[in-house]
Amino acid sequence: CKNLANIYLEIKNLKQKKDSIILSHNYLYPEFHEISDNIGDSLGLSLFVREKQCKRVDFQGVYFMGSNSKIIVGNEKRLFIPDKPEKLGCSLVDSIDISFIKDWKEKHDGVVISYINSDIYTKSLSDYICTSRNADKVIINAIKKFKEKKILVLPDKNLGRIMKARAVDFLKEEGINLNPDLIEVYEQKKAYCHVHEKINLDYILSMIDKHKESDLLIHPECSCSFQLYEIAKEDKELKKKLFIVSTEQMVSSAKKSSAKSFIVGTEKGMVYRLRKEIPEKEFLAIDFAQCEYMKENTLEKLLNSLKNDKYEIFISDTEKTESREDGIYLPRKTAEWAKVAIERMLEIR
Ligand code: CIZ
Ligand code: SF4
Repeated sequence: CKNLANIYLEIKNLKQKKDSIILSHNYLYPEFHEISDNIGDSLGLSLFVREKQCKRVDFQGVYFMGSNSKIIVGNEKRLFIPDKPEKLGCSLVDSIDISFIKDWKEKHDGVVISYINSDIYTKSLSDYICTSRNADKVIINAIKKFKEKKILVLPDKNLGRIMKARAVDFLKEEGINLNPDLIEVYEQKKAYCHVHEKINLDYILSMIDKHKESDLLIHPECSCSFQLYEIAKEDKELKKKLFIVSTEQMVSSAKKSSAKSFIVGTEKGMVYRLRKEIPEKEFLAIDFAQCEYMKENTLEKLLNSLKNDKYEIFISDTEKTESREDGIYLPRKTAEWAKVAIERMLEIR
């Protein structure tokens, strides 16, 4: 449509004029796939933003991802998100009880691994950040480095449970008998993503039954991921078709598998990326799996952001995070501590 074509053109012109790169998360609407310099998961976007030369970054996704990228680039690059932080929320970030986490860490003198879906205060008191793509590597690294220390995993209980089970199994294969009590998972109320929590075992088993030829790509944030992992230990048929993976790994898993069709157990925006990269295969979206925060991102908002320089994230000398008319101010000391944990993750390959 003409209007959309005009918006594209205006974005392209402004992007060039302002020397901006546009980064978009895998869950966004398909039009972002056309206009972005990079589309990916939070790990991929973090690595991209660290390397790429530019004056400005326009981050399309949710707020915690934008602030994560700002912490990585510091004041060397300006970074903008397209709307106010409260519009670009995340239920996992909302589930965080910071005083509980402080007490928990102190009580155990524990090593804290925080999922990237967390606020900067949580990141600042973490030893490591992880994403769903590198969670297994990060936890194994932490266990080997800190030996007898307790490992505390937060805030997603579904991801946490599967990280714990996989770490125990992985180390067993290496001949190491890890005491499972050394890993504790944050099991507070609502410690889950409200979109992935709805993707439960009954629903997935009925999908598997309906689509017998399809493989299953399932995100570890789903409430059924740990149960599927355990069931598949006994069920060879399920094991063959099951991939409990991050969004980026969904792309590589679907490329590698000989199956022609896949159930996609994550936010439904992911199917655009899969269909675009692997057009010869079929991808079945879960219709109710939609994140309203991710869907706040629109091309109109991106254009507005590029035109009016809104909403910028700054690192400043404020005491606490402040939302002001011209943008969001992150406290420098907190950002510096958070950066240590983020960089530690980025160094683990
Ligand atoms: O790491 C990300 O980008 C998220 C939130 C999901 C995933 O698995 O890629
Ligand atoms: Fe957060 Fe879930 Fe939305 Fe991802 S899909 S941004 S985890 S609420």
